[in-house]
Amino acid sequence: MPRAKVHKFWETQPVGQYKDVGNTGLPEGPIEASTPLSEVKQEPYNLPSPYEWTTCDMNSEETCNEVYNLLKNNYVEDDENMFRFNYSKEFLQWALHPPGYYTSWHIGVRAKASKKLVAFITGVPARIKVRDDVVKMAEVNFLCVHKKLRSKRLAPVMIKEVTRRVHLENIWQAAYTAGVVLPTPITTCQYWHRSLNPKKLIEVGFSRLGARMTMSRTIKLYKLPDSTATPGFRAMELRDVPAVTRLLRNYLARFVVAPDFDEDDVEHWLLPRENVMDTFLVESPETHEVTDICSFYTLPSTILGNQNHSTLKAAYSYYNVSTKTPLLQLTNDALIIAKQKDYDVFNALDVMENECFLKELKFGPGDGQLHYYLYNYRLKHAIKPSELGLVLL
Ligand code: NHW
Repeated sequence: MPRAKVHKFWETQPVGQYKDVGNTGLPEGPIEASTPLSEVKQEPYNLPSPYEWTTCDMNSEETCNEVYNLLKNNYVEDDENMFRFNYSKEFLQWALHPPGYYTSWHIGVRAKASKKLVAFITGVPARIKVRDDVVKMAEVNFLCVHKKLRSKRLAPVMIKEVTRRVHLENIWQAAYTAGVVLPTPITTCQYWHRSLNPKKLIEVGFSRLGARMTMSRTIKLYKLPDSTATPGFRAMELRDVPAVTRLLRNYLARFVVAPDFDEDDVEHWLLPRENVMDTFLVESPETHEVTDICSFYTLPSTILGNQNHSTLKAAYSYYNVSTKTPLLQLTNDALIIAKQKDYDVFNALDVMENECFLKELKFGPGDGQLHYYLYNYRLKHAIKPSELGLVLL
């Protein structure tokens, strides 16, 4: 085990601490009790004096553009700084406007003098099932500090401010993921990548030609059929929301940590949106019953410093449910669709039952891990990725 780092900020927060790992005497559930709302700090935290808080209304075209550009230029990069996430504006608007969202949780920081947006953090409300309890939480995402303002301890102030605004809505728990290790993950997942356009992936340095492989053999290896195999495979529509909700709720019940989706959530999170979310299902040609679902979201990355290619078009596996069609076949059909839609790569985490198709469908393990965290909620033990039924964007 690598020696745990010192975490000046995280050591002060109600999260699982390193010193408590393995101490099964501590109870599961909230680490700190909620306090009366009147005791929640009413004023925002202090920022260093050149900066000020701003609430970002993502329905405003202008604000959405500012957020989009901040993230496009300053958000998550891979370890070698070859790629940077490029969430689209449509994606950001969708991700931040689920049922019951709070505009006050979409928090920006501006330079007072120029009014330039220099940092961002968001929360959206969610009900998360942890074992047999359903807990109201915030899903926290899009934490970003402009590259020129890094390592000035702005992030802890932003995290405290989003926490305060979540508390003001009488919500006391949160879920989040990060590529960095913090105290302490509930589980650590790995991304797997399935090449759809191997030639481009190799040209931009995303993947490498395997030992004793030529380009043409590689292209052949990843070739997919022209059309999907499953009879009754089609895009989800509004009328499918009740059936998809039933299937998904029933399936997610088996995981230790998973969202508690109702029909409004399913309509928001799963209904197809062009270049944002794709959901397919299998409708039995005989009974017209919906028996299986598979879905993926669209998150391109900017390719940094390549003469010939500027973006990598990536699909990310979201929620899948198989009751009749084997998950392997369902996912292979998703790969075929993604290829038809010109994605370069299809990514999946080793969560839920994804292990069963990763190797067989020629996904390769990525470097870099994704750690999942809960704020103010203790699990006695870390869980396995296969016990996790939650995908954050
Ligand atoms: S993870 C993506 C995070 N964003 C990026 O990686 C973008 C590129 N990087 C940056 O913009 C998905 C900066 O490097 C950031 C840190 C802003 C990441 N999560 O300001 P300082 C999410 O958005 C800690 C949590 O000097 P910086 C999830 C770090 O450990 N903490 O650093 C977000 C240290 O604390 P420590 C992180 O590089 C979840 C402190 O920040 C972190 O200029 C947020 C250093 O601050 C991360 N990804 O800015 C938590 N990265 O204790 C939500 C660094 O170790 C919690 N740190 O000294 C729940 C809140 C709601 C509760 C409701 C009840």
